[in-house]
Amino acid sequence: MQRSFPRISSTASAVSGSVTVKETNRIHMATKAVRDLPIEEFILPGTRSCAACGLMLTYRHALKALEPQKTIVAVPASCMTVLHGVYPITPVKVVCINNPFGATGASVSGLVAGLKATGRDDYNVVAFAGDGGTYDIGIQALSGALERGTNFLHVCYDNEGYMNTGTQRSSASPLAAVTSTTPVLAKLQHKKDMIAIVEAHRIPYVATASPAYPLDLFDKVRTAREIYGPRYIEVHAPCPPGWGFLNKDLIKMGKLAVDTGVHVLFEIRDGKFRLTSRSLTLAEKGRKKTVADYVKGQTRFKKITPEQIASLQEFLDRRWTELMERHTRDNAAQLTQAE
Ligand SMILES: Cc1ncc(C[n+]2csc(CCOP(=O)(O)OP(=O)(O)O)c2C)c(N)n1
Ligand code: SF4
Repeated sequence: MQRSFPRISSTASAVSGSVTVKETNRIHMATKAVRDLPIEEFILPGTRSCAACGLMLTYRHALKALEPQKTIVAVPASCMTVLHGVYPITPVKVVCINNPFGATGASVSGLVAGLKATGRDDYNVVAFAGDGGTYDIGIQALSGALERGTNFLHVCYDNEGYMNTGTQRSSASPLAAVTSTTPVLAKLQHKKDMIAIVEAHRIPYVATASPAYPLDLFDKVRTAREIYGPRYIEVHAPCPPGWGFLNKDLIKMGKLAVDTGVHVLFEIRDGKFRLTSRSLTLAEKGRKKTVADYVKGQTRFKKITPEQIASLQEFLDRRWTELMERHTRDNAAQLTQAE
């Protein structure tokens, strides 16, 4: 059956764990305004997620970019399972397979193979997992699928904890976050660098996004959809009850994360890095907000010490500098050509 939105004609080959992609045409053009997003909604009223859930807003825009009639979503145990509801009742207009917590990478591998064997490889296979299902328990199966060159998109919605089961610590939780498993001293380690781990698999597309910047998020999912091979998008998904802020501040918290460099918006295509959206603007105009501005609005940081604020700031500044340098280096040739 013909896809209504053809993907980039690509060839993928797994050679020593790397995937090469040859693009011929169809680069997705940037969406200019919210009114340009598809009107059709794929999540109907009546989900069981909390009000003002960053994950739900992420999913809403991602589904608009995915052409859900030709998409199968694989979901491990998480808030996403709760959002999808209990069979046979669901508010989401997409085919979904619920898999065990650690098995998402294996689940998508089987789906992709099964679709190919039955002549239906025009479907998008998309994993949608939390940080627990990606950074921690899901990492082994995810790594296997990335290494095999499986043709799927993995979206990690990072709410920085195991929220579905009561806000336990994950390796994505930030330094000094109070969680139900770090109630006394708060978290003593910085967040794991999952992007670096994923990038080490040399996959064709890696990106970050935020529901506070829906056009950037939409464009990245669209771009990923058009590429053959393993693709990974990490979305920073604010969670009001888990982080301790008011529902009305969901977008404000998402934007603060970007403005402070807690979450940097970028994409890496075939190894070439570029800052996008608000992060690109900050790189050009200067980043003015500090991590202190970010942590003061969230009760999970109620025990943070001045030393930890300084450590977080240093951690973020070092990463920001590295990413700015990489952006400048990777885009220098293009700038020179344009001059
Ligand atoms: C093997 C296994 N261990 C523990 C659980 C219980 N459990 C279900 S969801 C979940 C937390 C999921 O966290 P995350 O992946 O970050 O998604 P979120 O809940 O934040 O959406 C846990 C611990 C389980 N279902 N299976
Ligand atoms: S706990 Fe957080 S991530 Fe889970 S449904 Fe509620 S707001 Fe969303």
